[in-house]
Amino acid sequence: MRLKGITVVSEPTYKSGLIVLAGRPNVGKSTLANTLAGAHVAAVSPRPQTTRRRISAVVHGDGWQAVLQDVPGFQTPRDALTERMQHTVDQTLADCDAALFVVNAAEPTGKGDQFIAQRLVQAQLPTVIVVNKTDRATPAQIADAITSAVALIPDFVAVHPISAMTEDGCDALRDELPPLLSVGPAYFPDNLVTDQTPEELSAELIREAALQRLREEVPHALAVSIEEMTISRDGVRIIASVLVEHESQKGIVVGKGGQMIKEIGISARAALADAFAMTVHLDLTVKVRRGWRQDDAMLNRLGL
Ligand SMILES: Nc1nc2c(ncn2[C@@H]2O[C@H](COP(=O)(O)OP(=O)(O)OP(=O)(O)O)[C@@H](O)[C@H]2O)c(=O)[nH]1
Ligand SMILES: [Mg+2]
Repeated sequence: MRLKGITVVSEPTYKSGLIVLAGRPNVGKSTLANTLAGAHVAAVSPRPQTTRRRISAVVHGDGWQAVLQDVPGFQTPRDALTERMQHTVDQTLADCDAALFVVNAAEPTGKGDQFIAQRLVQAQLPTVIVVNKTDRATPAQIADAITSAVALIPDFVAVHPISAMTEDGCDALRDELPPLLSVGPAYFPDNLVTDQTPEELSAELIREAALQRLREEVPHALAVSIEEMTISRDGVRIIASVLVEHESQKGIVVGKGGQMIKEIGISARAALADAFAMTVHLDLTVKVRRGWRQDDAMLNRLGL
């Protein structure tokens, strides 16, 4: 089973497939997943290594379904957490039918991109090259990025310069997806755009709100644990812990007079209200969990 907890509906001519979003950290894979799925299902932030888990973002078409697999950026593991993240990437590559190789339009490809491209070629995955962030690049930079990226994937299917943020070029990229699919089941019903549970999605959106406001080592040391979540007619009630590794980090996340955690809460609540289309009551507490990134039991609990 390549996807967890999925109902399979068979139709004779229906097309489907798993497409991995592969690229260095911070190139905009999660932004692209959200844009193509038309929903906010993956956390996006200016900090590298925002994505820690594999997330399905489903693109529904007429008679087809592309299940995008948003994964962490390729990296050299440094601890148990990043080891698990890299394992997730490897596992996903083995599971997928095709790839979108995402690079940054503002710079020629480098060593990291080369390494990823090699893996995609080795895995013999039909690959569409996506040159992202064109809104931040000059035409000459975009041309350089395209030239260096196509040199890495000899049998590339197509190249698409896009901006996942402004959505420029994304319709044409979406049209590239059906030819990457083959006859297969609809893994997800029409109204479902992700495989995440409400708890997982909530943790993702709360962490995103925190990462967008924090810098230096704090984003890497931060995790979100949902302690309690109830969904009723009156709305969604979430009790969550923001975990960090040191007292000093706790001080930063709480902020002067609690200002920072208050801002994180306001922003997270708005994103959650949007995602669930309901009123959200959110209760956030910052806790110190020393060495959680090295703690297998804790990583299991966090679903990492
Ligand atoms: N200007 C511009 N910024 C973008 C675009 N796409 C993504 N970004 C920004 O780039 C940063 C990283 O985006 P993510 O989508 O989190 O990148 P990622 O590749 O998923 O990163 P990791 O999960 O860390 O591997 C965020 O600040 C995004 O807002 C784009 O098309 N244009
Ligand atoms: Mg990401």
